[in-house]
Amino acid sequence: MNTHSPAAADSGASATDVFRQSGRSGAGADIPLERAQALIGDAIKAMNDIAEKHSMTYEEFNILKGWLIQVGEDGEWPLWLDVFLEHTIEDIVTRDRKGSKGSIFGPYYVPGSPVVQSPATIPMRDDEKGTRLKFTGRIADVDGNALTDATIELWQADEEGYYSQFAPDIPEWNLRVTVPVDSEGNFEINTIQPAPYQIPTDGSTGKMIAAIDGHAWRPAHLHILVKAPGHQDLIQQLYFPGDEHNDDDVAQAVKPELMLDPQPDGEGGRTAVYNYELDKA
Ligand code: MBD
Ligand code: FE
Repeated sequence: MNTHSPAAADSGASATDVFRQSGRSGAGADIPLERAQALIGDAIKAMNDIAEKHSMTYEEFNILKGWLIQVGEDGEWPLWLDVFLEHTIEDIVTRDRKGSKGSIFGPYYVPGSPVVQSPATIPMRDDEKGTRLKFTGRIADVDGNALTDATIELWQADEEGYYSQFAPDIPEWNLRVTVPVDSEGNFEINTIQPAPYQIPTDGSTGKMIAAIDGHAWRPAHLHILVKAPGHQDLIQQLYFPGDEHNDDDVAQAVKPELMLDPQPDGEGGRTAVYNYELDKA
């Protein structure tokens, strides 16, 4: 096995562990009866309607069963659900926000990244490949008042499209950082331009995408989590104009408000600005 290729089973197992430890799971038993009947009941009905509509055969039923068993064995449920369903949930829960737009969390967040004061350089290898990117901005409330207790977390793929802790041979906190804003609500994070990300093609999620002749690519993106006391957490991703997958993201998580437009800094790197406004909690 090529140890530099994040096999589905490796990245999936890590994503499943991280999700279990996040405290976000385990709520299933607490869905109130009426909501459970609506959501689970309709999901079961939708599956049966699809089978009926397309006269699904036993052969197809068994292939589906095999795929879904494999999604679980490879630990790919976090990936599968975040790619195919999370964008709709995110749209629903952020509908009434006045402040900055968010996007999906995805399976590769890890809490507790190193805290570095602004102007910060993200933890990276001495020979980290990629165009340097200076990312700056300000964090405010929806009335423009600086939120001086805010922190911004950033996590991203490297130049080859791999995330630390989900691919082998990358330092634990590589390209993951937590930055408190300064006394005026400003931050500066020095990082590298991320690469487009291809979800593992050797796992069951990849097989299902291949079966519909789809592609497994997400456009290059930065993942962001902004927190400030008394305000709603902002889970976000930022994208780059001109990426060939901005219009056909497999995870359908791109929005026009989420474009960063880095400019050359005259020294071979690039600079980009994004200012945040957070809604009250
Ligand atoms: C990613 O990097 C990602 O951001 C999402 C949402 C799904 C799979 C991989
Ligand atoms: Fe990602």
